[in-house]
Amino acid sequence: MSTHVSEEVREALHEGRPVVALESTLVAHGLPRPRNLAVARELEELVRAGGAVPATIAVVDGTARVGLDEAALIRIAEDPTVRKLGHRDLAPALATGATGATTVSATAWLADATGVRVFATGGLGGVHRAWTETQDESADLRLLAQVGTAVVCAGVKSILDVPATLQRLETLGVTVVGYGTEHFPGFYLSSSGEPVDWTLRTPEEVAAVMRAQDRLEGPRAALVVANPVPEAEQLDPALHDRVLADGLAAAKEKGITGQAVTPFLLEYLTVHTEGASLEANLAAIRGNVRLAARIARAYGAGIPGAGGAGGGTEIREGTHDGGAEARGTGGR
Ligand code: PSU
Ligand code: MN
Repeated sequence: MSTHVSEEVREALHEGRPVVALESTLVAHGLPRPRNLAVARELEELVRAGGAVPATIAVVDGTARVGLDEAALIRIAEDPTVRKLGHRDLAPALATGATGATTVSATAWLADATGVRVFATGGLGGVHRAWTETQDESADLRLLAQVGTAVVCAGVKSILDVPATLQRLETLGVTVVGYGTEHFPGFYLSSSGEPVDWTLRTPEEVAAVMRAQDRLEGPRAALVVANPVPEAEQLDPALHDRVLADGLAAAKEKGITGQAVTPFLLEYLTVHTEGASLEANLAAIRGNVRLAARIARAYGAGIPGAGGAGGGTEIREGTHDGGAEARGTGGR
């Protein structure tokens, strides 16, 4: 895959310094304008403050970009025609010159192909509550079974069927660990009430699991690091349950389907909780980004002569699109 990797990210990978991938769908389709642009910038700053290099990922005019410049970041945040691109949309987007924000599935794919091992987002997609009628399951899940990325998230979005999503992750062979918790987080809520099989408590422990994955050389699959929003910053659970029930009913009544379901529900919650769900969402994302930077540093620190790239990234320069092409081996 020909991908344009920004100079800063390329140099960091080359020198083995820690890099954290950030997705762009949460900016373009998950947060209200104009605040989304400020948040996109803030997340990059949080990665830098944590001692790592941010690599926000998107497709701009038919080129997949790992590491966005200011103009591209503004376009993704402000242009209402920016598409939502899952992994399956990448090829048509590249071939037709489209511009789009990448979801967890597309971002994890591009990060993995570039050799970026750590990725932070808000909440993963998963199995929707109306699955028996709609068969709506996010493409995030299957893609996470195919990449060697550590994904720091606040669990899966609470608008989903959380137990069914956890079951699918188990079936797909995706490792799930709770960070500092014995319960799977609930995105806007600190806990979904579901147990997790493994609990890790430090970035070094997460990095050790990543290195163990590398050594196993088994079938590739992501490591989901489920990091709860602090209880003080979570959405009031009673308000959450009430507004979500209304939102699910509204989505059904309006016939919202496909890619529009998740953005519709996130916006419905923001409006009908008077912004409280947005604050909880932002608190979760910030916490995940901070933790991701620490994990990227800890992972790099354990590999002699290499950093966040896992010591296996070979960068080729000067592809036809004038950028650089990176092919990560992710330490495998
Ligand atoms: N996390 C957030 N807000 C978001 C998302 C994640 O805090 O908007 C996005 C991610 O890009 C994820 C997508 O991949 O929602 C899931 O969309 P779908 O259910 O259509 O697969
Ligand atoms: Mn869907």
